[in-house]
Amino acid sequence: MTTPTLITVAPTGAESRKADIRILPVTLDEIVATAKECEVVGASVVHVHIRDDDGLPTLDLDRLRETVAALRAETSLIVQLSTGGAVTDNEADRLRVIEAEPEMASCSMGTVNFGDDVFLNRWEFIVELHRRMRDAAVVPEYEIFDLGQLTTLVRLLDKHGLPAGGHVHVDFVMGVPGGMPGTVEALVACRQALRELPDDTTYSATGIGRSTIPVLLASLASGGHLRVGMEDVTTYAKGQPVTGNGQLVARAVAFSRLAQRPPTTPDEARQLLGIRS
Ligand code: KMH
Ligand code: ZN
Repeated sequence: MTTPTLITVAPTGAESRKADIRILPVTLDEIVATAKECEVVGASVVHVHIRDDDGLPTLDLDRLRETVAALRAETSLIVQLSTGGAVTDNEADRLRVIEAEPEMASCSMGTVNFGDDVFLNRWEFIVELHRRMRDAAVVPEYEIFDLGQLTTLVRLLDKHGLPAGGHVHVDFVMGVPGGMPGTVEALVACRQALRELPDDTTYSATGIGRSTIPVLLASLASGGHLRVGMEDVTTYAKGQPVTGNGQLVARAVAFSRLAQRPPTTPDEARQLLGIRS
């Protein structure tokens, strides 16, 4: 039996500037338009960071609610809000993201150097986020930036129980300067460490920048799923800027089909992830 591929698109992120990358989707209309395109091409989850009127990252709750509503109205995608936000966001604002009632949200499993910055995720914060997500029936995607963060996830689930829906899904974010490298070896190490988690745990992987293709191929070959998008990479090939998120999703779909692992529909992805539709 073939395992289909769940493709998540992360269209915007918090790090790139609209002034530098004109096609980066930052307004509500731009985010909805890119999400619609990516759904047609084969994505089933959209990982969402939003921006303010100046194009800067924000966790404004009204704006998050409006974004969730618009994406629900215009697409069938699973809306996964980022609780990671930007490195400058405080814990209270990050916890409040859950109040926008997405089907899914990211939940990072540890502190990591993030380029010249620090992406702070204290243990107490992680526990509180996990608890609030479960109380609100929001399904987490556990973001793993380094191998040891899988040990933190094992500890979290042992001490505080399974997430909403009962299924564990992790995303390996590889190649962040300060985190694990985006290599086949690192992905294999992460995959082996999954043995400590429930048997049906699923994983996706994304490689930042140049590591995008090796990580994509390694994840597909090892039974994992994919995350792609302009949050993680803005160059399609050497000297060739990305033309849009749809281009990255199309490449992921093509590789998935070559691997005989066609993309899931959003509803198949909901079933896989334990999301009640
Ligand atoms: N922007 C990064 C500091 C997430 O979305 O949950 C954190 C991040 C992780 O992107
Ligand atoms: Zn993110």
